[in-house]
Amino acid sequence: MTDQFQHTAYICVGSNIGDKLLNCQKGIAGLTGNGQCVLEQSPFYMTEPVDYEDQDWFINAVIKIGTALDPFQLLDLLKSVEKNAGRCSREKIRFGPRMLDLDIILYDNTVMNTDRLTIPHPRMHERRFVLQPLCDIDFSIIHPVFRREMQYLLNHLTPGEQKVVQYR
Ligand code: A4P
Ligand code: MG
Repeated sequence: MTDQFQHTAYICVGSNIGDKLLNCQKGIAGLTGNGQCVLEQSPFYMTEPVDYEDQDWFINAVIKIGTALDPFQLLDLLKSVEKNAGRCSREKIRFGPRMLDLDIILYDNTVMNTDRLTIPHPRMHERRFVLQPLCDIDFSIIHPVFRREMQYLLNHLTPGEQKVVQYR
């Protein structure tokens, strides 16, 4: 990585409306340039919805980016990419259906909890749709709060719950 991108962040990409794969690909493309580069990308997975179950399955992936943006600037960029990909204010249900969702999973070893931003993502450690693709990129990352490897967190999810199927 060049000095231009001083920070490393992991972003979870998800969609469960319309052309889900295309929405995710647009989201990833939208994160190239503007102060960052995509360093690695997991496979795409079809994933069973969690937290709000009465909705279609998602397509999810995780990407690793190098970025010059601070966490709040990165969040602003994610919001604008979501908006450009067609996410709208009608998507009102918390945890509900969406064209494109971009969440910051990890940002360096940062631990922060503010009204606008919590890092690591507060539910990442209990979600197979995050941990599986994250482990595909690097299973040895240590969760900066729980001090456990991502592979350990993935192995300790309840077997058989939260189905994920590799898509491509
Ligand atoms: N926010 C705080 N921390 C973060 C962070 N680390 N990354 C704030 C991104 N945003 C963060 O998010 C609401 C607000 O959270 C943001 O404005 C930001 O200030 P949102 O994306 O607008 O709304 P949301 O996604 O409905 O809420 P939330 O809490 O982000 O939901 P989640 O946790 O993203 O869950 N099942 C499967 N299989 N796959 C999925 O991708 N996604 C969800 C959404 C539920 N079930 C799913 C999936
Ligand atoms: Mg979100």
